[in-house]
Amino acid sequence: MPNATTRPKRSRRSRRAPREDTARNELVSRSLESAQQCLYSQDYGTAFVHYLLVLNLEPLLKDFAKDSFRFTLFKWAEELDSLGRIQDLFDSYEQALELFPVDEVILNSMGEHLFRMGFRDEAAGHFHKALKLRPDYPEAKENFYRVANWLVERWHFLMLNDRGRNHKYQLAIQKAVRGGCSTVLDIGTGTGILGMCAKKAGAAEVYACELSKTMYELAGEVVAANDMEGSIKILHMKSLEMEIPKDIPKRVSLVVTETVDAGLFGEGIIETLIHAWNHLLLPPQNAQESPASPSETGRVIPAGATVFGMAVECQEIRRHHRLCVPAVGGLGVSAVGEIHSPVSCSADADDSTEPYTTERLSRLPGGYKPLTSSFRALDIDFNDPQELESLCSRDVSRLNLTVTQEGILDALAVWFQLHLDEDNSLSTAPQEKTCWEQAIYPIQGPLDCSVKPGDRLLVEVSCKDAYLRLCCVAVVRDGCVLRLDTWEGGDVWGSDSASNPEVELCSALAGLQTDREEPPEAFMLECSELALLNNTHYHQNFQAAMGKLLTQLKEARSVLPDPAQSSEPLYVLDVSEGFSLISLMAAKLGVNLAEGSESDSALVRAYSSVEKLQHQTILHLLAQGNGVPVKALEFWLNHVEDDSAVLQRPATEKLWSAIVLDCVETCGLIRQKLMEKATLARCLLENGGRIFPERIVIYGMLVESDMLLQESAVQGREPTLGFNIAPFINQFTVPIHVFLDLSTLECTHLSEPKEFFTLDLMNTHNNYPAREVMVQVSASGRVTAIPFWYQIHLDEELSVSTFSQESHWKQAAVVLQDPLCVTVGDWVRLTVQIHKSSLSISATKEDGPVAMDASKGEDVVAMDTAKEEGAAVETFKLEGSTMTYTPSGGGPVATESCSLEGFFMDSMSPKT
Ligand code: 44T
Repeated sequence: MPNATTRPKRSRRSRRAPREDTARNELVSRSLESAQQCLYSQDYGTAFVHYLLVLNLEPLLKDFAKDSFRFTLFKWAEELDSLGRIQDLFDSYEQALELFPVDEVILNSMGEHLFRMGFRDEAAGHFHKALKLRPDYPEAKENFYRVANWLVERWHFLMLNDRGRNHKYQLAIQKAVRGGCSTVLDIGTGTGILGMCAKKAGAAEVYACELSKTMYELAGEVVAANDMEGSIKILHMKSLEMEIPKDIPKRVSLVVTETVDAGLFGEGIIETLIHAWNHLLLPPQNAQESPASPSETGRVIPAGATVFGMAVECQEIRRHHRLCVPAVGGLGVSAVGEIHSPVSCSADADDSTEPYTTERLSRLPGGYKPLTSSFRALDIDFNDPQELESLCSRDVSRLNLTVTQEGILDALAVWFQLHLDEDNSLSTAPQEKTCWEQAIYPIQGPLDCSVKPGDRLLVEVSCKDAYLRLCCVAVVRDGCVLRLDTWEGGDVWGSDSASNPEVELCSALAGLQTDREEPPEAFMLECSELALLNNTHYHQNFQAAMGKLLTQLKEARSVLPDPAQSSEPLYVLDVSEGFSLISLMAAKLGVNLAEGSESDSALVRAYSSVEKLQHQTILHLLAQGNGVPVKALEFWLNHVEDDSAVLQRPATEKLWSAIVLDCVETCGLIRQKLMEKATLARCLLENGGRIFPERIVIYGMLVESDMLLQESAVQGREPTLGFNIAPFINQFTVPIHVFLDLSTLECTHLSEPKEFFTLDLMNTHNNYPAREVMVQVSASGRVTAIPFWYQIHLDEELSVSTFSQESHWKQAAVVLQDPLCVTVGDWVRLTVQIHKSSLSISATKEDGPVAMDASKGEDVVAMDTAKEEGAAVETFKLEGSTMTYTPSGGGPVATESCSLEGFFMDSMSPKT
């Protein structure tokens, strides 16, 4: 480190020799010129270096060059990103932030890169800073809300609002501490509530550990706000890494934890407790010996758990986990064989599968039907280290359940009772009024399995890779065995001559020991992709709309005088995210349309954007099985970097007959960058071509829902036992709730559904002016939320709704920070704004009578105060040429060059 006194001081500038100044000025101006030149020729890396030099040498130019500097940085970062030069990318941002430390646009953009690279905590920090600098900065707001969902999962709110659960934990902790457990470790402390209970109960020493950085920091704030800063030591680490005496001075007499998920073991409680017994807890109370003092022995709250299960029929589960339709959108699906979801407990399940998913059974649309009585699957004592150790090496246990109701065997549902101590327990059963979800083990297999009363189910219970696994391996009926863990083709019921139930069962079990037949390859699709495939209404409508368009275009071609032109194929591009059948449906329509015509070339050339090899294979198999020639279907992404002539795509890129956009995410939000993509798509269309959909209408309504409030924010101090937690965790409250099942949400409707907004994709703006919508109240209550959904119009006649029984989409809702008390007949004024692709709604009560323009018969008005930001695109001049860019850092707007690559622009989805 150089001696400070020898370093040049601030007055350096004034003391500098004039020659030095001239040389410096020259360097600055030459570098600036080079920077601009490089920027113009799109050499962003060199431009960036020149700008760095200029602005470091001459900070006075910062204001002048800020916009071009940012633009250069973003372009350079894009390039580095695509080259995988991640370190260089972040170094560039660091350098930029040294020059502009309080530039919210740079901070936000760096946050986006961090998020995509998986650094969510760091990303959140950047969005948070950007928002602090400019609280109304929409991009940073949207980004922060997105990460908030990742950082602080929504169940934290539910658990903290569950006063019953908190109180039971408090009672159990109080009893243990007062009974002599004086040193306590809270594993997975979250906001610190259980640790604070222990301290309040009088524990001498309290330690807490938390894995998540965000939660750890939050716990620190909470504990300080409750005047326990010096008395609870919080560690940011996984309990498995804790050592004595490095992290805590000696073994503790009580571990409290709620590191359990809906499937009990999914948060790693078994491993956590084995480690705690080996390294962090005093020895357990020994049943054989006379009771030792609680301060000399260790114990755990919860003391143990009992796991229960039940077989269910449930259509909602079925349509998300297996293919249920024989044909979709004009395509028979039998050619692909079995397709199932990534949730599987079968013997051949690998790393890409999860053994269970979670659902709140009571909230599933369409409900569920129990097929057996509930059964006890497992008992576990958390205070018995040996039992914990032996759990995973234990043999698989087999249960024999009797079917009590006729139905389709769709899943095993699992819940548990958590025994906090002898007196207090919590239950996660479906009929219980708790926030808990149940673990769902779907039945996989090529066929629906119908069962009837008297049938028996063989269920295997095991604990592998720290997960509890339940698998229904066979159904036994009248001496016949149907094995569900193997592929048996047509004749599914194996015969067994025994009539005695005991013999029958033994032979069924013996049958299970034999070698399993290798099943043919089964394909895997995400749950939402399967639900989409099962959505026949959606595909029928798409088929009809696409059919209409292709027929029109074919007719238009047939009258062209030039035979070369009239035999030119129709090009269809599907840029859906994830798996989609639409391109293949278009190709199949092309085959149907070409029938009877003399030309043997395919009428439609369809391009699919599916990326995964498995997805491409499924489409290939379906094409084969449905008589679609190979050349009619191409995979666009296989050719993006392929300059050779292999790709027979439209020569000018302007000849697409149809482009299919994927508009709504499964969670119920409009996809990011939809407007940009629609703009791009329109300029790639041939005359008479169209984009699907052409229009999206947003609908919504006023509701009162306590449940949504509970899931959104901690409701004061009462539920959290008087501890002051709400203001801290509520910083992570987000205004929009996603993945809602509106049809089963516990709520009171306070208005009729109402049209909120139309997004015209044939005429897009980046930013629409805000609209005011007047909604009349139809029932008195408190407006706590405004759920919304979409009608997706494919053309003038055909549309699909995101709020229907068959939909693979969920709904979303704006949750109001301050509920609005209303009475029947009141009018509520909603201000609905779409910025980029994100929706925001604010509501106020209209006091006086509402004047309506009867002549228009409309109660929707565009606000004239709102300025159309989208149109106000800044430009800057560079050596006579004009570049167009958005000042917000959103990347350049496609004006002159419309290339297909634009469809694959990054949105803020994490890279996998
Ligand atoms: N979800 C419940 C699971 N942790 C609860 O980082 C219930 C889900 C749920 N920290 C709907 C409703 C509900 N060492 O912050 C987390 C986690 C942390 C650890 C240190 C460890 N070994 C661990 C393990 C986990 O513990 C906290 C709680 S995990 C509880 C999960 C209302 N859907």
